[in-house]
Amino acid sequence: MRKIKFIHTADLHLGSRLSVGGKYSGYIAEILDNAIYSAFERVCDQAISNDVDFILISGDLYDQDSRSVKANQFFNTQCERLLKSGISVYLIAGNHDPLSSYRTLLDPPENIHIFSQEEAETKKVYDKDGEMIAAVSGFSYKNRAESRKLHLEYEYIPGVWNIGLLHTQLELSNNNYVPASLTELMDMENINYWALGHIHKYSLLHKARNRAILFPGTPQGRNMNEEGACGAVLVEMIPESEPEISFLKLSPVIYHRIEIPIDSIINGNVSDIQNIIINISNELLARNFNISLHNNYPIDGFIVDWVLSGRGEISRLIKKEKEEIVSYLHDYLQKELLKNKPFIWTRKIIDRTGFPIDEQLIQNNPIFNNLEKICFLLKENPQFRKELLEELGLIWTDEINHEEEDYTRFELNDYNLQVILEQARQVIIEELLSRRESS
Ligand SMILES: [Mn+2]
Repeated sequence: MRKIKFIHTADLHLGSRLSVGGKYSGYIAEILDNAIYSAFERVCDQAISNDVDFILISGDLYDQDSRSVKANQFFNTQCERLLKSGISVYLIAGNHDPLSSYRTLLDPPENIHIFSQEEAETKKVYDKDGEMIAAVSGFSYKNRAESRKLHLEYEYIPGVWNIGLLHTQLELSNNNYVPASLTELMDMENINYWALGHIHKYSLLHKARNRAILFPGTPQGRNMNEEGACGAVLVEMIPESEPEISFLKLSPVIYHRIEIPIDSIINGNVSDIQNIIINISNELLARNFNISLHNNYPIDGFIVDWVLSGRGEISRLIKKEKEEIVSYLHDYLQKELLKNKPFIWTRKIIDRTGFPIDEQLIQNNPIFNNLEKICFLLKENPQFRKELLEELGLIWTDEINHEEEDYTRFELNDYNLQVILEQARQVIIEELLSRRESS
């Protein structure tokens, strides 16, 4: 077995668009419309400059509803570049580009290897000298949902690295996205590297001698749930050692949720909020949002949700004239912050401010104390938390979540849970206090 080097990516969703919550034009449009493509181009650049043996794509290369000639042609062009450098591409179809609806608009170059939708397949990988270096196994989604556990049938070829491609939610009970679990994958000891896809966030799940299991995430985030710099992984499998895994940050556009504390504003007005946001964004730009991309790739832009938070009298003003204030601030920030390089696109301004509260009053009041205790337990006690999550489950976005209008629903992650609890606490306290005052 010799050392091998490859790039693992997934969930490119070529042909889809970034969620930006507004109309754009000019050079901003060029960047936003091309970000998903640029990210994949960078993946290929990295494959070539690192002289990898091959590239793995673990599903959702295309976005079903928007698969287009442009996306297809772009992918082929990139693969032709890889072909010239002798790099092959191993690819499975996921829930967004299942094979049953796969229309090959254009013939793929010869270095693209797509796995079957009918059964688990194992493909032998040879290097430039004709030596067999790896066996890559995989299967493609037939339809949008895939309940078959064909990965259990992946073949093992001794003497080479064995790699398994799998597009999965990694939940045993999830019959839509290949029921599987980490333990199950770990127990299949013949598979050295599990190249997972479907979860859009980079996550290294297991690393040991001759083994690794990971999600590389999407190379370009498309909404606020995919915050921060995204990319792909460069992997080196070294005999009898732990694999070397580098996460390459590549995304030209980065989503960011930024809190704007209003607590310091005393007797102030909207101009004070404006100033705080401008100051914070200047600081952030000076530090390039604390993110540096791999190989000094440029960050072209940030898509930002500004979250007004904290307590103060100004909260009353915001709540009274909310729509107008938000719309005024939005226009102002678009005018001021789009001139920067990288630009800052204001996607949303979210009000989570509260009225000032006499903390003493809360501390001495049994009802408030109870409320604090419940919030604390929900946040910190895993059992409580699990029960709450089960109770809430999946929530329809139109009813509750105002943040991701473009999603049909969202799942409760840590961040959302935190926000809901804080908001609930706020509402209850304000309600109780106002009744107290009026009675
Ligand atoms: Mn998927």
